[in-house]
This record gives sequence, C-alpha cells and structure tokens, in this order.
Amino acid sequence: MNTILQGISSEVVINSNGPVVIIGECINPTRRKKLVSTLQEGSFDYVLELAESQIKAMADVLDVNVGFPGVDDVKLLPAAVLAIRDKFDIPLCLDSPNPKAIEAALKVAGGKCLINSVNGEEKSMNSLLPIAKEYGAAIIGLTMDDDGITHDPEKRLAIAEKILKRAVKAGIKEEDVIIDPLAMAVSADPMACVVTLETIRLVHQKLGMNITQGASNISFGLPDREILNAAFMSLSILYGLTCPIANPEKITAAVRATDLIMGRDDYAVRFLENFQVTNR
Ligand code: THG
Repeated sequence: MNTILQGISSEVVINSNGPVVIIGECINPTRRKKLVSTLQEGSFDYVLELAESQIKAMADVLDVNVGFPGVDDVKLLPAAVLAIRDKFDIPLCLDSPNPKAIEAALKVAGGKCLINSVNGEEKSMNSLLPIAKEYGAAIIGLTMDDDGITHDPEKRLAIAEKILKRAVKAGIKEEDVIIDPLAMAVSADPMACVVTLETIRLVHQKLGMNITQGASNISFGLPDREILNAAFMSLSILYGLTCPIANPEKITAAVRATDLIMGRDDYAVRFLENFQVTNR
C-alpha cells in the first residue's frame, strides 16, 4: 500500500513494505526552550534552522508542532507552515491536538499534508475526518479511543480497524490512513515496547497499512537514549514500521542500516548516501 504525501512540487511515497520514510520530530517545543522563546518573540528563524538541519539529516517529511501553554496555535501553526513553505519544498505533518489549528494550517499549506493526529474517540473522528476529506490530507490514527489506552495488542488492532472503517466512510482513501501503535516509555512499563511491537506486527500483517510512531518516546526517563531508540527502531521496522517520527540527526544511520539488512537498499546506495552526508 502506498501513502503519497506532497510538498509544493515534491512527493514522498510511503510504501507499507519500505524503505522507511523519516518524519523529522524536532519542530516541537517539548524540551526545546529556545523554540518556545523564539516563537514568543514572533521569530521563525529557529523553526527554519530546525527544518534545514533535519532535511540535511535525511528527513523526508517534517512534523510541525508549535504548541506550548498559552499559545494561540490557530494563528501560530499556519504562520509556522507558511514560514517553512517559503523556504523548503517538503511534505508536512501537522501536529496539534486542536482541530481548528489543523484546519487553519491545511488552508495555507498546499500540497498533501499528514494530520497528526486522529484517534478512535468519537469526538476526534467526528471533528477531524471531514477536515481531512475536505483538504485531501492523509491522517495518522492513534490506537486509543473513548476507553483510553489498552495494553492488549489485539484491541489496539481493533481500534486501527475502526478508524480505517470510519475514515473510508468519510470519503478518505484507505491508503491515506497511517496507524500509530502508541510507543510509550519503557521506564514506566516494562512491557510497553513489547505491546507496541506486537501491535505493529498485527496491523502490518492483517491490514497492510503504513505505520508510524514517536520513536523516541520509549526512552524517556532513561540514560543512553540513542542506543535504546536505535534498537527499538530496528525491531519496529522488522515488524512493519514504515514512517517513524524521530530525530533524523540521531536515527537516520540506524534506519538506513536496517533497510540495508532487510534487502531494501540495492548496492547500499541509501546507506552510503547517509554515511557520506554524516561524515562530510
Ligand atoms: N505519535 C505521534 N505524534 C507524536 C508522537 C507520537 N508527536 C510528538 C511526539 N510523539 C514525537 N515527537 C517528539 C519530539 C521531541 C522529542 C520526542 C518526541 C524529544 N525531544 C528531546 C528530549 O526530550 O530530550 C529534545 C530534543 C532532542 O534532543 O532531539 O525527545 O508518539 N503520532
């Protein structure tokens, strides 16, 4: 299955059998004080710096999240999108819990964006699926619903199926739904990663859909996060992860290595390309 995202004239194809597409996570104020302070000053210079460094590190898509306490993201998200659009031709993943901010950003973004995110709650599906249809966007469906987060992979699969069914009913194409199996901190729950991996395996095998996840979530609260994230990334890709949201400066090498090992990188072209870029 192919999910196609578009910038202004660029196009990224996410195939459910790989190779892996990287959604750069760094435009996100979580733990980035400088991003909050520059945005508060009305400057997008740092946003653009983060966009450029992630593109250099092989990001294929950029996640854009400008949410922090007290912000009006109905104004700020579209403004950030316009600033990025002005300089870079890359598909965007619009990351906000506020459907009004998502819609405002879709109005100005052009291309074909990814909405981050819809979940299985009635309120979420009812508000966001019509917006995705209207603007021709793809969606990320988080495998949680009105009953909260389940630790049963079969139940997460059932939520993925529910979101897919409802999206298709709303007029969205099947291939424009990407599933997030929910990656959570393994420091808080020893089985967290196992549950996520099994969910990935089920969604890949039974539904053949594209799969994303916030790949650095799992290492919150632990030291040596990079090695944990890389190990989890490889296993997730083996099971069917195709478009992680991650820091490309830290994860591209592991992603390209895994694709090569899985026979998806003839003559190691993409592995070597990244090696050359990072060792320049
Ligand atoms: N699923 C979906 N969307 C998501 C997430 C998900 N969006 C947000 C988040 N999770 C993924 N994005 C981030 C962004 C930053 C960090 C983690 C996840 C992060 N930042 C560093 C830190 O906390 O130490 C700071 C910056 C750095 O060193 O790179 O970890 O799960 N659909």
